[in-house]
Amino acid sequence: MIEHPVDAVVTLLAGVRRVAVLTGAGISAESGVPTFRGQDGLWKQYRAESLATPEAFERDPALVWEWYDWRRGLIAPVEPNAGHRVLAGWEALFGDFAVITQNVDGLHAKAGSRNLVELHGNIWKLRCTKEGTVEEVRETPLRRLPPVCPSCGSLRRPHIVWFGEALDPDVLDRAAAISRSCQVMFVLGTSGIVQPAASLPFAAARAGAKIVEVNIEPTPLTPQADHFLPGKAGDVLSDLDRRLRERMAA
Ligand code: BV8
Repeated sequence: MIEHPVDAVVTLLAGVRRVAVLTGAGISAESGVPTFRGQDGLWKQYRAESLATPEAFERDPALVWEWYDWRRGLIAPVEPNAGHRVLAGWEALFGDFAVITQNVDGLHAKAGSRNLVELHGNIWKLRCTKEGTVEEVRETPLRRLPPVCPSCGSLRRPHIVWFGEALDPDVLDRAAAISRSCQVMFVLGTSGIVQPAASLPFAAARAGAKIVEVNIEPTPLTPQADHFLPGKAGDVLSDLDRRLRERMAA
């Protein structure tokens, strides 16, 4: 009898303890947060390619801040969805479980994930351009645009990695170490275009991990994946979680 594709992943998971997950905008789509490159993609409608860059901020900090304030307004009312919640629950299920996310929306943390690496920063944090101090955003929309540092008066910027900017080396090292040591890596809701995040699953596979991709459509990673589960992340993860817990209880 041919095993159901999801049951094949359950069988894989039943025998491992180190599991990692790389997520992209697709896991927040079911919460109502627009993805970047889909048909209603954020990048298409709001000149994002020209706004999420240090040059844009240098040229017009107020415009860039308005765009991030607008995005925070979109994200503020949304809740984590079933996909985020399943991943938060897997921290107790596996001996060594970590989420590496490209998303800046903060929804994994809001769902309860603690062992979490935010590769590209967090839209709910701002950073002094002079002192580098990072603070949580207290209100949306911000009263003053662009915000200035209360201690030195310098401009504050979103604590987010823009295109053309290097990721925080400690953050990237942690994500790479997790990728190299996991036995299974899930890749959920990402188009696999943005580097260096998109290289992490390949690093995991080279180190011997099995790759399980969940997406509503194939991506450049799909040919390399050991398992491809088509569908919405929330639906697929909920089904997988149910079958896994049944298998563990049996
Ligand atoms: C850097 C914050 C170097 C901003 C973001 C090779 C090596 C190194 C760099 C490069 C390289 N090639 C190109 C580069 C440059 C660039 C890059 O990757 N460009 C791409 C566009 C080709 N990379 C960089 O600039 C990085 N910096 O490498 O610097 C350096 C080194 C030293 C010194 C100086 C410089 C920085 C990249 C970080 C950019 N910042 N975000 C902000 O948000 O405002 S990236 C941005 O894209 C988001 O974080 C987003 O998460 C990320 C990736 O997109 P996805 O998450 O995949 O979203 P997308 O919409 O594309 O796809 C959604 C997927 O979900 C789809 O597949 C869809 O089918 C699926 N889906 C939809 N609904 C569902 C679903 N799946 C499941 N369920 C659903 N319901």
